[in-house]
Amino acid sequence: MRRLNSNEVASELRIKKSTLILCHKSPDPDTLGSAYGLKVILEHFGSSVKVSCADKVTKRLMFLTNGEDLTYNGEKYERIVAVDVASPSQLGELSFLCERVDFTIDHHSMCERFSDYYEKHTASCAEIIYEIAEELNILDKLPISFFESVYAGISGDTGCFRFSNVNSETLIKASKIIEHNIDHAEINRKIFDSKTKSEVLAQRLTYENMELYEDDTLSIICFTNEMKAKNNLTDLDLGDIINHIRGLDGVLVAVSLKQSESNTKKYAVSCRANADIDVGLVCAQIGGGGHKRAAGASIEAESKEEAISKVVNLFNKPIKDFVNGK
Ligand SMILES: [Mn+2]
Repeated sequence: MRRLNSNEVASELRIKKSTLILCHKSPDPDTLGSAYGLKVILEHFGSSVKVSCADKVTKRLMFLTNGEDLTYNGEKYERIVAVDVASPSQLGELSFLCERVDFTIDHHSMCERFSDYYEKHTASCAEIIYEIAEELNILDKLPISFFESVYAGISGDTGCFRFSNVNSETLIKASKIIEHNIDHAEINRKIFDSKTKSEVLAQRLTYENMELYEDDTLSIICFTNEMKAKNNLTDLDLGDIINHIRGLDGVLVAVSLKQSESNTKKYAVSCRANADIDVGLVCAQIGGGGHKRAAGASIEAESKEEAISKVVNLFNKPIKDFVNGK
């Protein structure tokens, strides 16, 4: 596995090849915006491109994929590129393709590399895609969809430019992107202010069922398969639940747990920190990863109660250390 420089990536992308772009599972605006931005770049140089993801795209984000079906169809491609993918497991059911990935473009500081890679620790992966187009000197030749895609990625991973990962470079790029007359307000409305009925129901259930630990500094919501079935919800409807439980005043760490449908002893863990507590490090200790303030992993547990108590045990010390100023 080799680190690529921007020159090498740029010259590779100029070469016309049929290309498969892989997104991470549970696709978010950054992985989709990066993939569709990269697709525009590759198409500019004559490549044919298919974007694939192990999971379905939530309705709210379909504007980013033009409603395309992202199922991998088993076809052969001359080149495979992964975007915003931090580890093979992040490819979900497409992880069997990880050894065939030619290179990965990613911004995660904690990752498990599986191919040649081009990495920068920007706030979003979409920023790297924008920089590549800049390096290729083709920004003036690209259609508006390129700018919409990369803007959505940047806005998505920065919580609409509110998170601590935003720096002046992020804003300078966003500013240059907006100059291309995209409807940024509409993109943000679709990402942040538009919910399906099922997502609103999931939000209500989240508030009703959230639990607080560690003197109300650790908020946890656990969705079991039973809860999902009873309310007719799928994992697609649960994408935003973590943001509801992190908003409670005094919460330092928020954790959502989702029981797996294929393996009921497995729970997907998603974490957010409201303070300087490295949840990425905590997740890495149990085989996951991500960023300092946003990370994920999976745990095994016999019951919902056991899953929650495992999470409490994981975060107990980092939270106490932070509170005690260590
Ligand atoms: Mn990302």
